[in-house]
Amino acid sequence: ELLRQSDSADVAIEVPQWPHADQAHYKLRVLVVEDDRSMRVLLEAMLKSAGHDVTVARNGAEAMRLFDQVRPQLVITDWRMPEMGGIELCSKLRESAERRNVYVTILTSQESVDRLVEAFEAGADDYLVKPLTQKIFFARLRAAQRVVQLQEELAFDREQLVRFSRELAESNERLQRLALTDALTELPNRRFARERLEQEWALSQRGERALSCMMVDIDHFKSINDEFGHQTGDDALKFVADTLRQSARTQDVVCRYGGEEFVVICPDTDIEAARQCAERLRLNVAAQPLKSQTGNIHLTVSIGVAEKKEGIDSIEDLLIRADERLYAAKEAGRNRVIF
Ligand code: GH3
Ligand code: MG
Ligand code: MG
Ligand code: MG
Ligand code: MG
Repeated sequence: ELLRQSDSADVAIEVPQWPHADQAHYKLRVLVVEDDRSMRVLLEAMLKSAGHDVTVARNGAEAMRLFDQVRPQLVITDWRMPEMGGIELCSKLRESAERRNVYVTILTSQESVDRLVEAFEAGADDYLVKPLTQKIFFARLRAAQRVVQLQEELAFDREQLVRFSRELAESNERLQRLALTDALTELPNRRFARERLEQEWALSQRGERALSCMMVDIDHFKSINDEFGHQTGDDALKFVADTLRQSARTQDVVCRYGGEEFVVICPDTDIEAARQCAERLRLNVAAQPLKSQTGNIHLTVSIGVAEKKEGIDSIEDLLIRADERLYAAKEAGRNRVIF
């Protein structure tokens, strides 16, 4: 039933679209690397006429220096240049983790099968022969654009995926926290107490460590509701919860187990140490009245303490034993600890 509900739930999830998806031609950042001035000017002019952002370099070394600042999507590089030629430039780009994905077109004036193979082996994406006609250049440019677009789209999608995963993890964590927390007192709730008890039980089995727990119940709580109203009853619950939390040792886990009942899990604690803690909790609750509009309200708690040992073979047994002693504390007149 739940599954069916969430299946049909009309949840609008907005998936961001890559902003350039509809554009047939989108602006590229191009780095032109060419030592010949007239060729450089020609390439720059053709690219600018098609609306692209162009930066020029006179050789491979200069291109490497400019690269991170320009972040080109396309490098059009001459083959032979002083300092660093196109083949070396291309190899260097392919070796770098941050720069390897750039589209590289190698230009040469000497056409041969060996040169073409050498260019592609160095990692070139395309190979253009001079003299360059505008028609061929723009045709090859469109192929480059398509690959660059595809790559950017993938990078964009990956970014979204990472962001969604992070948000999902955060929201899961929030939900998990909510599911294990009592809304009124902000103490861990019954479910948390059970999970924690299971962990502590296992740890205690493995390490032969002691484990104790307390059942704490507010005395005559019904009469506080009856006398002062439910709102003040809630305030009193929060007040007792805060007192217990502040009075317990750091390793002890105070949980709201039921209406006005609390469980305190005491890892690595034998019955005598647990009794002392329980006594401190009891005294601290009794010591401070809740200040309400109608005057001070004196609250007390009764506590049953139990330790995991022979005859107590499960968490259930442990809780039952603590609960029996809590009942005995009530019978014996309340505001006391029985162990
Ligand atoms: P005893 O000393 O025997 O424990 O008496 P008691 O009145 O505390 O015990 P009883 O179990 O009869 O009553 C508990 C009352 O706690 C009943 C219920 O109205 C109240 N209660 C339980 N949960 C809440 C809550 O979340 N808010 C408020 N205001 N009252 C609650
Ligand atoms: Mg040259
Ligand atoms: Mg009761
Ligand atoms: Mg009670
Ligand atoms: Mg009760």
